[in-house]
Amino acid sequence: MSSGPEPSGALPAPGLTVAAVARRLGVAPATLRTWDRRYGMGPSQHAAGSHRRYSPDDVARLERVRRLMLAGVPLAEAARAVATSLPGGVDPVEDAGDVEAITGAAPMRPGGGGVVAIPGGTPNARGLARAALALDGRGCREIVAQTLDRRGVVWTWDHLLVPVMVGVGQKWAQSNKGIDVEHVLSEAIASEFSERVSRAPASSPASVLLCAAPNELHVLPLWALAAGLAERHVSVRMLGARLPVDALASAVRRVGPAGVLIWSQLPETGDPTIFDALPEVRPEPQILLAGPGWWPGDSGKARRVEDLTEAITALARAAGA
Ligand code: B12
Repeated sequence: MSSGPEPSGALPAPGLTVAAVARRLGVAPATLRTWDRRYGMGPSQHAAGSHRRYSPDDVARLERVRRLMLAGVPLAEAARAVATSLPGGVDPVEDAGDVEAITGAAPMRPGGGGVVAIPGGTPNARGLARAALALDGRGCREIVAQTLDRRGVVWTWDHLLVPVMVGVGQKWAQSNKGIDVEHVLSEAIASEFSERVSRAPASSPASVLLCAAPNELHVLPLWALAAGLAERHVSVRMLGARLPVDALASAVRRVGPAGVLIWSQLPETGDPTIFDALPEVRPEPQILLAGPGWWPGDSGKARRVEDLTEAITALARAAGA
């Protein structure tokens, strides 16, 4: 079996070797051979004097099987579903609209080791946790993208991403393990949201600024918010993690935003009085504080918002969308 380097991306004639397909799918070559033996999902092409090669259709079928497995569908069921789908046409499994509907995956076990507990999590949430545990960023992104396409930003955030992130965070807190998992998951979520934000047409009369408090590295809720605002065509300027107060003050002066939302995840970054230093500008932007880090009590001119929907509604209104 040839295992020499082969370019990824376009399929070179006469098809891909088992090693190349394994790399593409992120599984071991031995796994592909087992799938071939058990479920007949092997290469269909023959090259003269050489080993069998996977055609583009073979690879597409395997990619569908892999996606379903990441979404929590057992291998045998995924293989059966893909084998009965129309070649190159509508896939009855994915066209059913909801991968969750055909899964009966067992709940993930709580505790340490290679599992993340997601009480009440959907099969999709368990698939996302599984992909994150396997450090499979591409798989994570595919699940996030498919759910966003079907359900939109708010549902995806509340029902898929928050439960999985809470589970991953608890695993870290209990075992001090899994920062790598947290990073892969965070990168996948941020990239998917960020790509959608940059693709969306923004047509609101005014724009809004989003940032994290000084020294605050947690920014995923800001990306969810940016994507939710992009769905409403609000023009968003994302200033990202750990923004110093003077940088925020300067941005407010230059942009004249209709609204500003500042995220604090940790109590160490949640002193609201630092924003007393924000400049007076006219018209005055609406300042919103969000996240569990903000200290209780008076937050001066700023208003607190409690969830994603409330934040989207307040900022979209401020921006005139
Ligand atoms: C991803 C993640 C990271 C990533 C962040 C990557 C990124 N690009 O954002 C990285 C790896 C960088 C990271 C680093 C750290 N992290 Co961290 N992290 C997380 C994780 C898994 C998700 C964070 C998140 O996005 N939460 C958002 C949602 C999921 O949670 P929530 O805010 O509690 O949601 C509630 C409300 O805020 C509201 N809400 C939810 N979404 C939205 C959206 C909007 C717009 C609004 C208005 C409201 C709202 O509804 C929710 C339900 O009540 C959490 C686990 C968790 N439970 O949050 C840990 C967690 C926040 N991290 C934690 C810690 C301790 C750290 C570190 C200090 C670890 C370390 N030793 O290095 C560092 C600190 C970095 C810093 N200085 O900021 C702890 C915080 C404990 C605490 N309360 O003090 C947590 C809770 C993990 C844990 N279980 O212990 N982290």
